[in-house]
Amino acid sequence: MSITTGNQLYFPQVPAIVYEGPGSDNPFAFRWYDASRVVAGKPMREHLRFACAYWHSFCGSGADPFGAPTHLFAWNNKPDALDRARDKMDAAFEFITKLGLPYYCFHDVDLIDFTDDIADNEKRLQAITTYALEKQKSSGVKLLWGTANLFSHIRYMNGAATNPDFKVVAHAGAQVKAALDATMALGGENYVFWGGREGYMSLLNTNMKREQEHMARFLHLAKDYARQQGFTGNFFIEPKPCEPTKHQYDYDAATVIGFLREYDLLADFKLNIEVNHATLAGHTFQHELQVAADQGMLGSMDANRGDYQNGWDTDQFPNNIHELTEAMLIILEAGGFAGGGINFDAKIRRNSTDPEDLFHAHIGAMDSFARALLCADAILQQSEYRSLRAQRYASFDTGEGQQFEQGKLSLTDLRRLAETYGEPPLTSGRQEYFENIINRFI
Ligand code: XUL
Ligand code: CO
Repeated sequence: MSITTGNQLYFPQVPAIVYEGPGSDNPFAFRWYDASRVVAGKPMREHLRFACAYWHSFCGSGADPFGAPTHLFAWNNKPDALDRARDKMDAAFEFITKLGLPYYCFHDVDLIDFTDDIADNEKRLQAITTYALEKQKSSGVKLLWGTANLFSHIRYMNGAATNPDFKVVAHAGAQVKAALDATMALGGENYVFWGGREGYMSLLNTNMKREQEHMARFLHLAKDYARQQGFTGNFFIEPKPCEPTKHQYDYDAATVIGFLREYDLLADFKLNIEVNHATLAGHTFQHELQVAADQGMLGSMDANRGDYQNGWDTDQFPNNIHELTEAMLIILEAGGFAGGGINFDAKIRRNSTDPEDLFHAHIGAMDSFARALLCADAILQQSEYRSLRAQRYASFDTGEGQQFEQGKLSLTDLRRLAETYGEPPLTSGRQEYFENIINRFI
């Protein structure tokens, strides 16, 4: 991958990041992420398929509800929107290529500032898309997914596809059409829907059934349009239970899968599971991955982490090897992502104000995933993890247990068998032993 930039370098002090191994003390090197190292039959880069999230890394200002922006970066200085967008893209591609990230992801409004004029927005998006295509071609970086931001503009305060006002739904449609066009023009491999305000603040003023039917209709229209244009990629839904609304319809993986099944969308859609969204839903990240994997719906991942003491979506960079190892076990056993990858939907802290901080954040996160991949592979290859779990269910592999699974027994049969078995012996779940297996390989 060659490093491509415009004339100006935005991170001149940072070299290209290369693998130096666990012994290195170079802060601008990988200790674990060795892109071409083969693990479980394929190179790390193909397992992990890392992506840079344009919004956090290049649009995030560090502002919070209590204070003004702190991330005052040089790519935001020019008065003209297209000039600014090109500078931002130069900075982004310098960053992405220096890290060796194979992919990036964006919302429409991350690429270039929008106005309230639909035709002008389409023109703006086309102009920056042309520039992005050049950058992609010269660098080899690809688009993992595109999406439309249907939650920031004031018109979406009551939702986008689920807005009670059809005029707003139409605007959402215009925006998704343009975002799909941009994604397809850039060879985007997937397209994401995160239902930012698709939910309610109060049930008192909400016709939930009607709103959900509108959402399903909207997803069908978007999918049909893209398919007619020849898009063969996946559509992903990204579950999140709340924030910004009190309740979001795409609450968690199980809820979304039920919704997709009810509205006949299962064939085209898969899930994009985000760590901090899982924890907001009261689940572990692993739970959400497993629910998706069990249904063949594990499309992609938005990687970050929450804060154990705070309830909100802090979107910190991932660094917990134990949790990531458990996640990688599920991903490896599922055979990897269906079309997606690992998108760093995470932001550096408000008071991380050095340009280098963005590199440290990504280097640490990429190394954490690489290490977790190695641990998970070793656990699957070398430990009794899989066989111990399988043994817990051995009573269903033969005899009456097997007949039960095959639907050959009635409730009366169960009663008869229970009497012949007598009281079953207690069988330990051995949870602590399982937990020790994980730590043994870290
Ligand atoms: C918000 C979130 C979004 C989606 C894309 O919590 O995760 O950035 O990933 O709209
Ligand atoms: Co996300």
